Amino acid sequence: MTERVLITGAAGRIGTMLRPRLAREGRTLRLLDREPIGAPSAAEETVLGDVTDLPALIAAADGCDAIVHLGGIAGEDTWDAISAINIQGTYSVFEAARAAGVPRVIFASSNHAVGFVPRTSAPVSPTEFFAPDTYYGVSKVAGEALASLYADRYGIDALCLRIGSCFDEPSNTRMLSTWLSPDDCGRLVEAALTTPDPGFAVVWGISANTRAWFDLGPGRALGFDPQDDAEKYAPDLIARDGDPDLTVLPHSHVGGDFCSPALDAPLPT
Ligand code: 15L
Repeated sequence: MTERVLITGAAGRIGTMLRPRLAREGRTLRLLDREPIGAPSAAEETVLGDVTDLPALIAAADGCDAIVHLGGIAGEDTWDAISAINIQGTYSVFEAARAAGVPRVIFASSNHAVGFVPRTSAPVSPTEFFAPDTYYGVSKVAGEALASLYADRYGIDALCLRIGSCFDEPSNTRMLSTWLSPDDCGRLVEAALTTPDPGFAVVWGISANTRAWFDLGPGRALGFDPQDDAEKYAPDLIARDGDPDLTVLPHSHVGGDFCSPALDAPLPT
């Protein structure tokens, strides 16, 4: 039997990283994005669609064993945009899972759900109470709340991955703590797809960084075994930017520059 995994936002940065890393014998990846996706492999299907379009999502989820929900705005934006795309979109994904009988949803949450947690709380637990740093962070809190609801009420396995900074390489000294390598991202999502009967879970998505701010224990308990460490980039980044001053942004709080007053929303007119 073919296992079929729907990936929303599959044309985005993390979706593009994950495609080759989630390829397995007997698995088909169904790639949904509102942008066309070029060059699908023989084990990939493409669907042009938007995460806010519930009927399209229900059709895309048909016959799937899991949904990896990456689609949405990947940083701060207006309340109208964040609520319409990230919050409504995540609600639609869970509704589509329920309507199509998909037993597992993996939600790409973010460190910005707890961005205002001071780094002196490190290692921050995935059960740390919410402290979103932006409307974007609020959308991740809402997504985690929806995951909890759909797990408890409808029995859907719902795993929230609080991703740190998923890039090819760490590009600043904050990412020495928050980096998630592309290969470790693949390992994290694979663990979330295959761990038996997780129910509702929230885990951190970072590599095995020497300077990690987040507790990897609950993720490891689900089978996530990160292999990379941002520390090998430390000499070059510190030579360029200096030693991290842990008392000021972007190092004093989990969310880094997302906590800065520069991101204050304009007053309503
Ligand atoms: C995120 O959630 C963003 O999507 C990404 O662009 C980075 O800003 C990352 O967090 C981070 O905190 O480094």
